[in-house]
This record gives sequence, structure tokens and C-alpha cells, in this order.
Amino acid sequence: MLENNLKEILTKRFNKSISEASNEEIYLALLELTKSNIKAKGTNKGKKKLYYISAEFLIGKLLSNNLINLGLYDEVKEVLAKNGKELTEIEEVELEPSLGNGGLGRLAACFIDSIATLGLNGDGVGLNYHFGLFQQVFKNNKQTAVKNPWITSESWLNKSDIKFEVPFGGFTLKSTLYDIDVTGYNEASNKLRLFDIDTLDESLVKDGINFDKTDIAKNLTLFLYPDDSDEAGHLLRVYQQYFMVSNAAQLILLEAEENGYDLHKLHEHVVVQINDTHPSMVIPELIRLLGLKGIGMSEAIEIVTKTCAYTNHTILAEALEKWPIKYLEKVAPQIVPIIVELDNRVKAKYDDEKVYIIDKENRVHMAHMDIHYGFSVNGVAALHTEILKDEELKPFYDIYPEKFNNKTNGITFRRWLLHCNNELASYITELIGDDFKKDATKLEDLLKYVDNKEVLAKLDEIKKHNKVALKKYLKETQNLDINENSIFDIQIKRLHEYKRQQMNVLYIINKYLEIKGGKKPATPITMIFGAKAAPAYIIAQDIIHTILCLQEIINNDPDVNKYLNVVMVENYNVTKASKLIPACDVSEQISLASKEASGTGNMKFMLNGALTLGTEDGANVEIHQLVGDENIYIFGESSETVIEHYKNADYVSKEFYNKPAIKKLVDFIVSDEMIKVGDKENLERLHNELINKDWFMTLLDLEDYIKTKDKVFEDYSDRDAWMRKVVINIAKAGFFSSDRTIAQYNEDIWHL
Ligand code: 26Q
Repeated sequence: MLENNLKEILTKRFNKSISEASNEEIYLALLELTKSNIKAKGTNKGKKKLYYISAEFLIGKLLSNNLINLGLYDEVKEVLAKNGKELTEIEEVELEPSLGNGGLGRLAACFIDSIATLGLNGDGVGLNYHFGLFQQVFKNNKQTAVKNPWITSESWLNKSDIKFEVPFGGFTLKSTLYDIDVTGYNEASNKLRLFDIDTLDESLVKDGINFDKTDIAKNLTLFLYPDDSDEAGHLLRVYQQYFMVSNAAQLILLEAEENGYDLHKLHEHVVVQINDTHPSMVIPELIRLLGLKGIGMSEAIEIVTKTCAYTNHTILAEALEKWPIKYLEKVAPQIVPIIVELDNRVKAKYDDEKVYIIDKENRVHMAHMDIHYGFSVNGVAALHTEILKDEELKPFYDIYPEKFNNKTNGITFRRWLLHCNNELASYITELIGDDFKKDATKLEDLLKYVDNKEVLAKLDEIKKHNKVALKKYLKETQNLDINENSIFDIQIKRLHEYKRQQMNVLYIINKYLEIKGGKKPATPITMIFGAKAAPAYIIAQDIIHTILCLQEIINNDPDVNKYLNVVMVENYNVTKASKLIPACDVSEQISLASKEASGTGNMKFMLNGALTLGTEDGANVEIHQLVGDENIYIFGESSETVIEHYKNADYVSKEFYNKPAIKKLVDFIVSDEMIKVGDKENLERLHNELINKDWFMTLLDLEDYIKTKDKVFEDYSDRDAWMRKVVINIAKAGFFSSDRTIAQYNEDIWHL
């Protein structure tokens, strides 16, 4: 049946059989076949609909994901194999849409998968960035950035006939809506709705990622902004945000009217989830549009407050968006009086400056608007939500305790197990059947095998296969040679000081010096990094530079390279994550306690049989609780201690630097060896930062980190004991299915 369909499409389009067709032609045929299968299954319906508005949807490649969700993956793989073709090679043809920075964008992608899987009526709404987030290219041990085109003449994007007009200060832009089908696992589909402008001029981008910022009508949807909340002058970002939410609000009202809903009861039919503050202007925009439909201000405010819910993803104060009101006056003057009115109502009721929307410096605090004028505020892991309630958003929690709730993040097991680690998924199925595919908590059935040597050995063997596959991939893509018999220790995530890649760097320096001094590890170690840094984030660039210099020195040192290697994977993205994670032994989750809201990579690693080396931060806390002390490696100061240090401003990195054992490691950054392969200016800046500032307290936890990590590598030698821990981690990962997270959102917030 499927085989005939595929043959038919290939004949019609290219007049070729499966074995004659090129990988590109087969990809196009599978695209067509998949789309028509999705259509045949229909879309989710319901009397209430969710709009998940997000500036980012880091969806990754879609072919295999959709085939798995439709239940066609194995059959397609077989049919292709029969004709001498490899599905994994066909996958290579597809370009990855880079419509996100990191965790927040990937979370949105996992969520829309789970929303469809649970059969819920809910669409994602965002923007169609043509060049997405920049592509990272290494040159002279440094990151450079170029555009990342992903839209081909035929793709998953379907142009709809929906068009709106978005009024900006002084001009209006016409929008067009594109849809991407979002398949559920054996269920009907939903849509990801991406707005774009017709007048975009891709030729504005010449070299790198620079372009003429003046003409919004030509540049609005060229790029996604990197997560560089420190940088000043984000006017274009505000244009993007208003364009996104005005379109979203118009779409919501259009669909409400098509369904004949009474706009006075909008909240009974619509719920809007605001993904961080990036879509916060949807609140005044909806109020404005309801006003145009004849609904008075007070009633409109009430309706919108009952419709909108806000998710917070960060406690870093500098990352909470505060736009100068001047920006808003320029971009969308029509919503400014509404924001002022919303703020006046707050000021009339509360005389605490901390809860005002517009501050003394005339900046609009987007999160404050969301909390006052939304019905739900959630954090993304238990610890994170507690910190929001007790510290960062305490004045709001005092006013609205009933609005606050926790929704611990999750990941879709379709992509992060079934697809990326097919061999492991098949073996699990052999052991416990395939109920876990629909109910992830069933993975706990694996616990009965914790002492079964045969099972442990088989799991170890699967890990080895994945390591060999990664070795091959890194050879092909970056011409790097890694040792499949070494321990794979992996830190992959955006480059940020609070995530502390620099602490991992200091560990590597320590190990390097130890090996040089004759102390060799029992098992060789490969330290793997993957990270993009916002181009304007200088220290982050310096850290990447340091890692690349260490890679050059260590991998070329014959005294050391048999025992230790360093690898920085270029252009880390979803595709690379799905090759790295199944091959990992040690998952690095070493953020400064209290700073990582949740993390989701930690969950992906655990599910794929890696052990966590981490601080008591974000969702690590919940992983720790689930697996127990014996099956995780926890180190570092607690979030309480860290928060106290900030309050008292009493952390002085120099005091730690002055310890000889630490000084030696930090000073290596500016050693002759390093300066020979690197750039003195970058290395000195990082050196100085660690000694004189170290805002994220790297040196505070360094000694405990080194000690704990050494223990991890020692423990690796006892294979049975290690694999026992691995089984427990996989078995306990079920809680982190995004199906669970979404069921909780629906139960507590959305009520679809
Ligand atoms: C803001 C202003 C201007 C330009 C960019 C931004 C910007 C862009 C992206 C600010 C923040 C982001 C992304 C944040 C993010 O990814 N947060 C992560 O969200 C994950 C999902 O909840 C959590 O697991 C991570 O802990 C959190 O860091």
C-alpha cells in the first residue's frame, strides 16, 4: 500500500522507480506522501482552543518525526531498504529549521507534539524567520556567524490564504500565514502557524549576519534574535514581537467569529499561553481589538485576563524584558494608551513600586503586565517555581497566590527516544512491551532488570553502537577522531556564564596537567561540547575560544591524547543533539544553583542512559529525587547559599583564586601554550573575569566539581555497578515525558 503510493509519486514526478531515484527525489516524494497521510487523519476539534504563542519553535527536522507519529516509520524504512536506500540518508536531505535559540524554543516544539498526541485542540503561533538563528562556523579557534537558510521551494510549510494587516507607527504591513502540520502520535493533527511578510528582501543579507536595519518592510522576518538580553537597542525585536501578537490576536478573533462565538465569552472558547514575555503585547493588542468590536475597556480587560496565561522561563533579572515606552510609541503607538491604562489601574490599587508595569524610567515591565492581566503564572521546575514565589516575584505572589503554579518541563519521547535511539527503544520494547510509548511511566517496568547481567551487558553494547555512530559522524562532518572506548562526557547547551562551561574548562585543564605529570585516568575520557554564543556576548565568545584552543593543544599532544580528548561540535542544533545524546555516558548539568530554570537536556540524557553530574538546580533536583543519591552525582553549593551570597554581596572570587590549586588552573588560560594557539586579548579577558568578577561563582564550586567528577570517572570502571545506575535512570525518566507536562497544563490551566 505505502510502497505503491511511494512508487506512484516517484513515477508521476520523476518517472523513476525507488531504486533509480536520488535521495533528494525520494525525500520530496516522502514529503508529499506524509502530507497526504496527515490530511487523511484530520485535525483536532473542540469547543475550546489553545493558542500557544511563542517567538521560538525549535522543531528540528520533521520527516522521521512525522513518520513515527503516523506509525509509518518502520514500513518506510523497510520499503527503502528493500530498494537499496537508507532512511537515515534521506533524512540528511532535509534542512533543519532553526527557529529557536535553545531550551525555550525546543520546549515549545515538544509541547506542540504532545498537545497533538493527547488529541487536544491547540495550535502554536509564531514567526517564519527565513534565516532563523545564525549558523555557527569555527575559524581560527573562534565562532563566526552566518545566515542559516532552511526554506526550500518545497517544504513542510504550507501557504494559507489567511492574510492580515498589522498597523505600525507610520506604516502598515500585510502579513501572510504559513502552516506546518503538527502530527500527534497516532492521533489527529494540529498546526504550527507562522506569520510572515510578503515584502521580505533576503538579498539584504550580504556577508555574515549583518543587514540594513532601517526598512522593516524588507527585514522583519529575516532572523531570530539571539538570546543576548544584555545588548541595547532591540527595536527590531519589538517590531517582530508586535507583528507576531497582532497577527495572533487577529487570528484568534477571526476563528472565534467563524465559529460563531460570543466575544463577551471569549475565555470560554480560547486560552492563550504566553511563552515567556516575548508575546506579552498580545494582552493590550487583544484588548484593543475587542475595543474595535465594540467591547468597553473594563470588560475587555476582564475578558483578556481570563484568557491569558504566562510561563516564566528565567530568574536572571537581566533577561526579564523591559522595553522603553519610547520604543512602543514608535512601533505600536495604538497600544500605548492601553498599557498606560493597565498601569494606572495597578497604581490605583497598589502602592508598591515593585509591582508597577511602567517604572520611573518609563520602561514597560512585560512580565508585570502578564501577571496582573493573566490568570496563571507558572514556573518550569519545582525549584524554579519556589524561587519565583519566594524571591523574584514575591510581591506578586503576595497579591495573587492563586495564580502561581508549577509545571515541570518535559520532552517528547517520540523524538528523544524512539527516533534518536531506535536500538534502545526496540530493546526496551523487547523487555517490557510497548506500553511505554503511550504511557512513559511504564518504563519503570525496567526496574526488574537492574541486577540482570545479560540486560546490563546488552544496554552497554547499545551505548557502544551509539558511540561508534557518533565517532563516524564527527569524522565525516568535522574530520575529528574520537576514541569509542573512552568515556563520553558531554555538555551541550547555549553558551552562558551561568551554565558554567568555564568550570568544565578548568576541570579539563586540571586533567591535562595531571596527565602531563604522569597521573593517567583508568579509562580514557572524551570531553564534548556543543554551544552557540550570542554574537554580542563577549565573555561567551572568549569561553568558546578557550575550549577550541584546548582542543588544539590537547588533541595534538602525544603525551596526553591517548587519555584525554576535547571536542567542540560545530553549529550545535537539534540534529546534532539527536546524535550526541544517545552516545553520552556523563551528562554535564553544572549551572550555578538557582540559575537554571529547569533544563531539558538533562532529561534527554537520562532517558538515553547517561548519568547526571550536576548541581542541585532546575529539574536536576527532581531527577535526584526520582533516582536517589546512589544514581546521580550531585555537587556544589545549594540554591539557598547562592541566593544568600547574592543578597550579602559577599562572594569574592579572588579569595578562591588565591588557593594555589585553583590559581594554577585559572592561570593556565593565559599560559604561553595557550597564547601560542590563541588570541591573547580573548584569553586575558576571560582570565581577568574569573579572578575579578566571576558573577556566576565558578570558583566557589570548582573543587567540589573536580572531586565529584573524578569519582564519576573512577566509578565508570565498575561496569555492572555503572549500568545498574543507567537502568534506574532510564526507568525513572517517564516523569519527564512532555505528555505528562501537557496533561498538567490542560488539567490546571487550559481546561480544553
Ligand atoms: C530576550 C530579549 C532580546 C533578545 C532575546 C531574548 C531572549 C531570547 C531567548 C531571551 C531568552 C531566550 C530563551 C530562554 C530560554 O531558552 N530559557 C530556557 O527555557 C527552558 C525551557 O523552559 C529551560 O529549561 C531553561 O532552564 C531556560 O534557560
